[in-house]
Amino acid sequence: MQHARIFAALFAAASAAFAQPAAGPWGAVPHERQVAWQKLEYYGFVHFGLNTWTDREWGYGNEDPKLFNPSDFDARAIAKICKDAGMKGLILTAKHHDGFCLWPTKTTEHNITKSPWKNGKGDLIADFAAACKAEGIKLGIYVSPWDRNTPHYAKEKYVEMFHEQIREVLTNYGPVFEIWFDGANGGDGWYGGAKEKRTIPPDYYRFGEVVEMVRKLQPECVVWGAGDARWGGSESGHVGYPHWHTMDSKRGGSSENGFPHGDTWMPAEGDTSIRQGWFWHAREDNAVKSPEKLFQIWLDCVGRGANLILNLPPNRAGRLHANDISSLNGFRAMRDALLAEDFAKGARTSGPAAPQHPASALTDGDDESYWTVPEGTAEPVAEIALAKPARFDAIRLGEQIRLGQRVDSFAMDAWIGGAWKEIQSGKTIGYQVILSLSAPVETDRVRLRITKSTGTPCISRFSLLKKPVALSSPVVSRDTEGKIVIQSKSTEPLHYTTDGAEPSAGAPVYSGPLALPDGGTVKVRHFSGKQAGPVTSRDFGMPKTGWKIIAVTTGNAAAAIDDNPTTFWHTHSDGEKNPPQGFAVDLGRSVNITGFTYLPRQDGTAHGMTDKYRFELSRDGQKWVPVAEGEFSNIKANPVEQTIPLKKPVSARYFRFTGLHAVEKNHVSAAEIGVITGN
Ligand code: FUL
Repeated sequence: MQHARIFAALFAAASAAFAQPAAGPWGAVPHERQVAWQKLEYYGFVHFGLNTWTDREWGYGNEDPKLFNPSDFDARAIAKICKDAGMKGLILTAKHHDGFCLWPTKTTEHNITKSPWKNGKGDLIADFAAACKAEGIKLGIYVSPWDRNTPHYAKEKYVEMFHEQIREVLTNYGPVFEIWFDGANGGDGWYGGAKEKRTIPPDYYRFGEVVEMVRKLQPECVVWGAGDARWGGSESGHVGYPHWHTMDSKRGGSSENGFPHGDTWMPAEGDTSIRQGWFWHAREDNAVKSPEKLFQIWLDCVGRGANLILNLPPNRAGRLHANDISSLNGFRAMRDALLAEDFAKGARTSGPAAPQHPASALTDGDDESYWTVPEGTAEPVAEIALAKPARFDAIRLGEQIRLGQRVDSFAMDAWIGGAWKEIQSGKTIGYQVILSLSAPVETDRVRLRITKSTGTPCISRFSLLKKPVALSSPVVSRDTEGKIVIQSKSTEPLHYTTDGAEPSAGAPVYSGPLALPDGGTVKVRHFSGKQAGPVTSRDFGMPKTGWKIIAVTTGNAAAAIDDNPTTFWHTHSDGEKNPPQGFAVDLGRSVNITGFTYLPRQDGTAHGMTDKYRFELSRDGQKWVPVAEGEFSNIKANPVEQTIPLKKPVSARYFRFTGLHAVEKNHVSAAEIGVITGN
């Protein structure tokens, strides 16, 4: 916890460029380690391990270490992709919940020395440490507190083991910029063969001691989830706005938004994967987030003052897929375009100012210098005169966070047609805020008004930016008649395929909705002459037109097969109806089924969200054969569509879904259930 009390000590350590503030110390301030971390803004996440081979998101703990055998692993190639994407580091899942350690730990046998890879001489942390060093980016490490492998989990012995694992990873591999302690504790696991549910008492992991150890071993290392930085509140990368870096020791605060002027500096990190899951799954090769989507996530995270950690999962070769790399680079181009020119840089400024902190600090390109005003100045205003008129549609502001986060609201005016016109207002600023204007503005004079600030405002950055023209990746969706529709902002011809091949200039041109009666993969791209645009791919299950509910335990199951993700089936209309709950569907014809999908409710609550399921198939709607039963790992934190591949295709006309357990409350819900067909 960092309080104003220790401000004096911190202040002494701050850089020379950073002069005495006009206003006295106020509120919570960051530690230098948090300031340095905040400036990293964007880095990679690498989920790699036995789940990459078992096709799971959470291993149970009984997986065979022999599975881990990447055929072409190259840490340097991954680090380079991160570097080229503009990332400042990467964090490796050195141990995920399955307990398998990707380094030769002395704490458990369940580690990489038992894998055939490099004849048991492999060490992924060492490889990534060397690769990051060579590429000039930083290394971070994820060590899961929850361990579904060890028999000692939930007992004292495991706490010692866990602490020792942290000691190993922070001792043997050079500097670690961040250590990541996930909050998941699902309960059940293998636990050395006990196969039971284990619960842990509060403060079981003794994070106080962990933080102390981290401080001793690596004082610069940021402890995520336990001491220095908080979760951004969802696994979609977005954080909330207004956005506070502070939480409060007594009154709490939300992960998404923080707590206004809280007493503890605890900045947020938004996390998300470039795909739906955190680990690599072949079926998601065509579900990579588009450059535009990544850019929007970055705006909603880094553009609100949080750091962004973006997951890039290596496949079984130990490589990143071409689709991930291409999206990442497309996103980088958009971000570079946004930041390419700051129309306010070097602009003349005027306005009230405290000695040594003139308004010119806003536009001098130095993020440490800042503009501040004599204490007590009501609604400070700084005017910025550009050398020539500029057209812009986004603004970026930043506070000198070493002095805390002070601003509650601000507004910006532009001189248009001989008068000041308000073009934007906002709430928090913090380390950084990037806001899009509702329409582009052209002017050579703007002014910034700080309309409310708890503590004299200290503003270090002010930029006027132009947003990139979207790459206009086409959007592929299904209409209510079950046909595939492709939309695009561009008028260039759209070439598509439905057989999984990359569309070439010779591929058919889209001219209207496509029937895809068995589902499949649609790939589409623009061609401007011979110049090919980015490929958009989307997998579709069987269309649901013609499906009928033939039985349901309770509730309106039609809502789960209406292809509308906003409606959902639930068994809670007149009191909780405990799981198991389910329904059966007639597909209208017999098809070769290779898998199912389950989309959890998308309304932001986890009530009734199923994490244990069963699927059965039938040829006649009478006699049922179970074909899949299992767990939807991590569905609560990451409520995305789940895919359930069958071991082998089964021909059937009817399916039955049963929710066996829910993550919250005692009923079952589902937004959509889908069927994947194939051979
Ligand atoms: C979650 C974990 O349970 C996921 O598997 C993943 O590691 C993600 C980053 O954090 O809560």
